[in-house]
Amino acid sequence: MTTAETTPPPTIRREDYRPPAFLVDSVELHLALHPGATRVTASLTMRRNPAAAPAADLELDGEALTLISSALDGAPLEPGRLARLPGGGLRIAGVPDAFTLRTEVEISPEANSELSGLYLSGGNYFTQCEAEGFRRITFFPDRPDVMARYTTTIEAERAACPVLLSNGNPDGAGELPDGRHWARWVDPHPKPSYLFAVVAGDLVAARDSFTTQSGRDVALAIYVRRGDEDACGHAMDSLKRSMKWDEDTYGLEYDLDVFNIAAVSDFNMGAMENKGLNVFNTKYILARPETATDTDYEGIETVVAHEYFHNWTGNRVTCRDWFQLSLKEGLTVFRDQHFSADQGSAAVKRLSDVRRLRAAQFPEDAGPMAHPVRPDSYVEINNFYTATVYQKGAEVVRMMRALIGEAAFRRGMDLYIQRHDNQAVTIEDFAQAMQDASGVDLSRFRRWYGQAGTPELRVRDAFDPASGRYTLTLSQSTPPTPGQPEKLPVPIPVRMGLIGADGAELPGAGVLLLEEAEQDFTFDGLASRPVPSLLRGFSAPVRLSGLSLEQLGFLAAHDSDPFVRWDSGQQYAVAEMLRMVQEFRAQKPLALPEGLASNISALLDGAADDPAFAAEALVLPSEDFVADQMDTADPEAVHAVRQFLRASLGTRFMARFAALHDELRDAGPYRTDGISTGRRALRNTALSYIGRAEGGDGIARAARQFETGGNMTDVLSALRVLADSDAPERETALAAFHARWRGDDLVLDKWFTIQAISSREDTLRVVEDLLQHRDFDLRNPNRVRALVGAFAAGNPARFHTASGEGYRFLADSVIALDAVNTQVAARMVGPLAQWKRQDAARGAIMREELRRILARPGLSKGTYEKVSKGLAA
Ligand code: B3K
Ligand code: ZN
Repeated sequence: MTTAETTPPPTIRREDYRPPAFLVDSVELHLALHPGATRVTASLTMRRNPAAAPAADLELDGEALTLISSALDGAPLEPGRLARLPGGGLRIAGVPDAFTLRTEVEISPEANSELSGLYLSGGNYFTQCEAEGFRRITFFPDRPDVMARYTTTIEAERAACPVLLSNGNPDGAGELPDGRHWARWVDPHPKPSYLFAVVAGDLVAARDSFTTQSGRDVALAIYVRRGDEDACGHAMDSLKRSMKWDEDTYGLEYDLDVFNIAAVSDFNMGAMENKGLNVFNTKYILARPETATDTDYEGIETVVAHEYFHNWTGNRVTCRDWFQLSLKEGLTVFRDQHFSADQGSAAVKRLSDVRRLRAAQFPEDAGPMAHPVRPDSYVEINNFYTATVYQKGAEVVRMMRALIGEAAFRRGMDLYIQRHDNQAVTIEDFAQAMQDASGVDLSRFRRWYGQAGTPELRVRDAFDPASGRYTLTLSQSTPPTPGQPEKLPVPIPVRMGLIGADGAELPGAGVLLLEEAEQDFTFDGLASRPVPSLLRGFSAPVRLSGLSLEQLGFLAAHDSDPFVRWDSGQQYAVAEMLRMVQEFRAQKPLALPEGLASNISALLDGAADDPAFAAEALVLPSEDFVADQMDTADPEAVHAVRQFLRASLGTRFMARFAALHDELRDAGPYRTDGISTGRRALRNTALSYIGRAEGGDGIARAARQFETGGNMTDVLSALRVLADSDAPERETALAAFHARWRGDDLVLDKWFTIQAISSREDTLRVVEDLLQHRDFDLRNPNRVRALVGAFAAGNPARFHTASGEGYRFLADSVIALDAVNTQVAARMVGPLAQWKRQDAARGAIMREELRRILARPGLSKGTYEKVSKGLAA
């Protein structure tokens, strides 16, 4: 995993793909679990791949494995025929055309802090194999285009590990001497090694069942630590709704007798779709009203659905190689977004998906790590589980559906699955299925997969009163990205409508397809100049410009499309905030823009009709989003302007915010339906404004809500207001929160985060102290993300402090982490690599910190890739 100081790690290129020289038909695995020395015996039934170039020797991947013994067709392999490969793999000289290879290796789960391969968490065993963790369990051609049938036998001490789980269906269990026992699992479906999983330990199950559309009974279980069984209800309910939705929407039915989920608190990401045995970060399973926020509940529903949907898009049809990652991830995000939209308010779901895309993917696409949805090269594949592959990938699928229509899209999905079931395929195969099912030529559209960067869509318009003709001129360009200086136009579906001066919708609504660099679209028979409503529902992942402040204000007030209404309000606010940033820099006094105030006033007027929408629309664009629109960011100025606006809007509308805060109090038991969460969101948005207002009772309200709040959403919103303040209530509340929740990891993460994102000037000091806190643990990824990640990526004003201390803090953290968990370390580099966005002085310190990381001997290849690409930009 680590690279020598002098030789940079190799780059893997898509164009170098070659089919595997050997295939594996079946795998018999035996794992004898011991914390420090687990024995893994693998019998692989292998044969030459007729579709590959002949190879004399067999090469298997391996990493951190101690080889104990090996045999070919039952005969022990002499040492002369074996060689270890540089990364830890194995070469076996001169193998026949078909054979059985048996290897026995030893691994140490307790020494595994990477959390890739087999590891221990809280005394229980878990695996994580995607992308390349299986090679840390046994020697294997660890690549997704080698699909095999697995039989797995696990043995362990019964007292410590009463539960023994793997992929597929259970196939026997029994006792062994010395208090040990065993269980066997058979997975009838061929799968790539990255979907392998084992879970063993002292876990308890929350159980339920689901009957599929064809009448098959599936036993459902969620395995958690003792005491957490009562916190699985929302996850289980989400699972059953997902299973039903996939049948109703795509006719896709579950294909095993059991569906197991195991939750673990030490996990590198959100969850993992292992066949029949999903492994989840506890964050995306456990929820009780008093410990989980509305956002947590939403996250659980989304992630449970996402992993379940992978059973078809990812598992039954998988990726040929890791460059095709978006084949499964983009498509599955598209599916989980669609599912969540169907569960509640589709409009509000769309706003939050777009907000997330713009917050994470747009900056990535404009930064040093910019890459196409289908990347051309990588050093460390784990660095490519990105917002581009996931979120932009989902947008590309969404556009494809808009272009060919819903019915053809469904036919395309049917065809894709029918053609490629049990195969490892490419993004090209997916696009081809959609093209064949629809008859629509998608050749140009495929550019979206190969071209990085966010297209800029500009609009101009002209109206000829004499003829009544209105002309919209749309043009596009995509800025250069690393390795791609020239860009081609991409087909951009622009869903639109025209609005008359009275606010009424005019004829002419539809989808314009902009395929060239510039095109005119004309509309006849208009009595007066309309206002164009463009990119309805955010029909393409592009940056739109060219509308005037006046047009934006008009659309925010009148458009029938909720996305355009919300976005126009946000763009209006951005335009005003950018103007104010210039004033702030010129040391002019700031004033509340009346247009912005009247937009907010109108939102407050209509708030009762749709609280969830109002809550989204009342929140000012984030500091990062505003800074992202500037040639050179100015975190201090942006922060000052945003805080000024929050305070002056809070002061101006204090009475109305206070009324909302009083009226929207939850009555009755906690519920997570869209209406209830919308009301809580609006109420807490109001509280946050009151918290900044001058002469307001925000602190008193927050303190009261903190003490009496019946759910974590309200308690945490109140704590957030207090944590941002200098009031004495701050310390009392933080201490009380810690005392109450110190035994609950997930709630304690919130305690770390709320301090890390505080706007107070001493936040960096506080964060540095928290790094030494007895509850901080560098080995727990959730805790690291809660403190270090939240500070660096969620507190621009304090991270970018002019002294550069924020940068030094992050670099120190990356260096410390790289020795513990390289995947988590590499993920933390991102904010430092965005130095080009900052002024010269900050940029210089950021680069210096990147160089300091790069100079560390033995840096992992993942961190090396992120840092070196960051420096090269
Ligand atoms: N497929 C996993 C992600 C694996 C990440 C490996 N570094 C979860 C998901 O996208 O569903
Ligand atoms: Zn996924």
